[in-house]
Amino acid sequence: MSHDLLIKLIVIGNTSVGKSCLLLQFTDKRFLPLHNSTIGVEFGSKLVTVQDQVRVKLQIWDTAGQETFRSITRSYYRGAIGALLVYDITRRESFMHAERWLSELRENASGCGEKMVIMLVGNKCDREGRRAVSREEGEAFAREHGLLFTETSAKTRVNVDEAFVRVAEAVYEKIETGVIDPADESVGIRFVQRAGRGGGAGGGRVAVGARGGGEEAEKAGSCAC
Ligand SMILES: Nc1nc2c(ncn2[C@@H]2O[C@H](COP(=O)(O)OP(=O)(O)OP(=O)(O)O)[C@@H](O)[C@H]2O)c(=O)[nH]1
Ligand SMILES: [Mg+2]
Repeated sequence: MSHDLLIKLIVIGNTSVGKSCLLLQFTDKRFLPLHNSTIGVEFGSKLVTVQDQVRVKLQIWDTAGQETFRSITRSYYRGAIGALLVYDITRRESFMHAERWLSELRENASGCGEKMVIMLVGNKCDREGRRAVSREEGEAFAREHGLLFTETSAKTRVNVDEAFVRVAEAVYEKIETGVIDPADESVGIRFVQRAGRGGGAGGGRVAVGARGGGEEAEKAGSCAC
């Protein structure tokens, strides 16, 4: 399925916070109750529509949270222009590590570090009775570090699509306002030229296609590396 823009996103955070489940819900609308630790990195993609008309293909790299894989996963940060930094609202230590994840992300995303759109995601919000991190704490951390913020449930699907789509929208806004230069090859963004229509961001290189009807699913499968 064709798209106007391709954006590379990365999902990071402690092991077992629900990164792979978030990706699976987003791409497949499924939930896995078991924890199958990601080995290295997995991949998924999906087409979304931003500003009602621009078709954005999200190329999403889901990294392993286990320390053992850190040297492998770091190499996938390069070029990522958007990130979901996930913690588990029922496990305080996963929130306490957010600062470390953030500096690792900014150091390893090469040229994109400061321009990146990062969303802090408090996952497992269906487990309200086991909550160990308040929503206010999450919001305050996000505000302090210039991040977007949401709470999600990969189990009930609450806010899952919104999390990925808001990151895509924010990246697109940064392109439109000139904060991100899509011609910069170190940035994980590619425009696709469409015949017949011009305009859009990126010096007229985004050709806007037919008006989208919201989200269009395109699952590209996943691979463990
Ligand atoms: N209740 C609830 N359980 C969840 C949610 N998201 C994930 N889980 C469970 O949490 C466990 C870990 O989920 P994963 O998605 O495999 O975690 P991960 O962050 O990818 O872990 P690593 O690959 O080891 O880094 C699994 O048992 C999931 O079923 C959620 O939103 N709510
Ligand atoms: Mg995983």
